[in-house]
Amino acid sequence: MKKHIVSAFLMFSIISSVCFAQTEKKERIPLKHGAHRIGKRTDAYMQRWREYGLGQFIHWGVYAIPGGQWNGKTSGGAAEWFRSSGLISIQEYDNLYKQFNPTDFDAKAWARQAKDMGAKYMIFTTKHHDGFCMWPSKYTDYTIANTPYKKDIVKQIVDAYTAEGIDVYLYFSIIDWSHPGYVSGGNINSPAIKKAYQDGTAENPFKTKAEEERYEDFKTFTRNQLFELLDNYPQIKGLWFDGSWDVAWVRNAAWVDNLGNELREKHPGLIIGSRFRSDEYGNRHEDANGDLIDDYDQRYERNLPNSLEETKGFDWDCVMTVPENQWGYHRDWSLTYIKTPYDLVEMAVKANSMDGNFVINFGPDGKGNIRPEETNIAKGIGEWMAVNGEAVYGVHHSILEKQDWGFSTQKGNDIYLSVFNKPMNNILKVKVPRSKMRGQVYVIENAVFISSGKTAVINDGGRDKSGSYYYNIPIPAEYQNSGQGFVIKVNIKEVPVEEKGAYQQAIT
Ligand code: JFZ
Repeated sequence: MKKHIVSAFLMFSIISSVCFAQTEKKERIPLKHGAHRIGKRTDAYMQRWREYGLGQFIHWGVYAIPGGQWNGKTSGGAAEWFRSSGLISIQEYDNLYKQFNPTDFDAKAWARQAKDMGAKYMIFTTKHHDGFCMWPSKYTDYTIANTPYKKDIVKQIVDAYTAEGIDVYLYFSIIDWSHPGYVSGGNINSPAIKKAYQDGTAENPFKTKAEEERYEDFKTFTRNQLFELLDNYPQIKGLWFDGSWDVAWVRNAAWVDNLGNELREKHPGLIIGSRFRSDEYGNRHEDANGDLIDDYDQRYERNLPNSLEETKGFDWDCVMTVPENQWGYHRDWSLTYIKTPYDLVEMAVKANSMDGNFVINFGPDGKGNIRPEETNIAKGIGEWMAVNGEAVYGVHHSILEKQDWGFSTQKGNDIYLSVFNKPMNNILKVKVPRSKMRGQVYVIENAVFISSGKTAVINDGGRDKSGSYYYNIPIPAEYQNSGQGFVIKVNIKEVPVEEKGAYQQAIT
């Protein structure tokens, strides 16, 4: 009997130690408010999002009136943050709306321009940090309804873009400097603040009980406004949140998580990125287990990942300014380098080669005009996209490894080689990987320059020990000095290795 107990005990300890070793490997932190899904969303709404390729962002609000300048002084900071620039009094800023009268605003013209640029979706600022609402919200007086202009701008945008077939997403700032209940608890992105928050030693952002209660009013207000936006503009596809790094918001992770569920319930298919909420430990974008919070990764702000691996296989977008860091209208664009259509097209292709969407920001002026520089940019990009858009829309990363001449994207058996760094000898060397199927290799069947429609010559470029083949594609004269990136569409196929022959192993 005793023997039995001993052996049973032994068995138990062996089994449990094996199990423990297994669970230890991928021990997960139990989270109530982390990611609610592992891996990508698979529904049709998200599939559509994935295929956009290119989008437009518009930052527009009362900050467009000063445009980064006041009383002869120019702010080097972001124009949409002008209220905190120190160049204008808070009181003056908070009264700017009384002169907001963008009589030149023409939503249809903006939508047409975006369509000509090749944008498939757009994101519009309904409310930035200053709290001014571009729609007639019934929950505050600080809205477009109380300006000389009066008309609902969000509605005009949603209607005009939707009519052009461009999906609309609404930007909404969690930070609202105009609301008496809004409190900032600091930025959770700061390592010291995050550590204190996780240790429970963080300062309470609410100094008094009354402040804490007022923040409850702010939460109700925020929730009401979000439901109001979904009620007013049911055509929209998603919400683009900002300012959720604020510790006061982070402390409400459970409430925010529930709010997200409520919004999704109200609006089936709603797309929300990783900038809406954090997990209960204050982790943003990725939760404590490294899983993506909500539908796509929003951490790439004015910044592209360097490799597909870096994106961890998440859906993602990159939002990009034309100057260095100006989202709202700034009168003086001489302060930093201004990106060219070439720069932006290259970034757009790069983003798509790593499975991300690329979004270009516009900042219209206080009268409702898109500045001439942005009009030129839209035109330049549009011309390129009209010819080469196939390489950007509805594609994903290709089976080719990243190569020095540019980026590649793929759709079915078609691979788009987008060349932005032309080799000095005008011969493009393309490396095709080894097939994963035993006895099979990938070969390029045919290749076409998509802007001219001309067939490319494909010469043998040798092979290497790893089983990869190289192709040499001569670059025709018309592409040698065009000053533009160009695209070659190649068709790839798997064939038995006998058809290609094997690499001659060196005798060593
Ligand atoms: C925010 C806003 O403050 C800014 O005005 C603009 O609207 C932009 C799109 O979003 O700016 C950010 C947001 C996030 C980071 C930096 C600036 N970030 O995560 O590094």
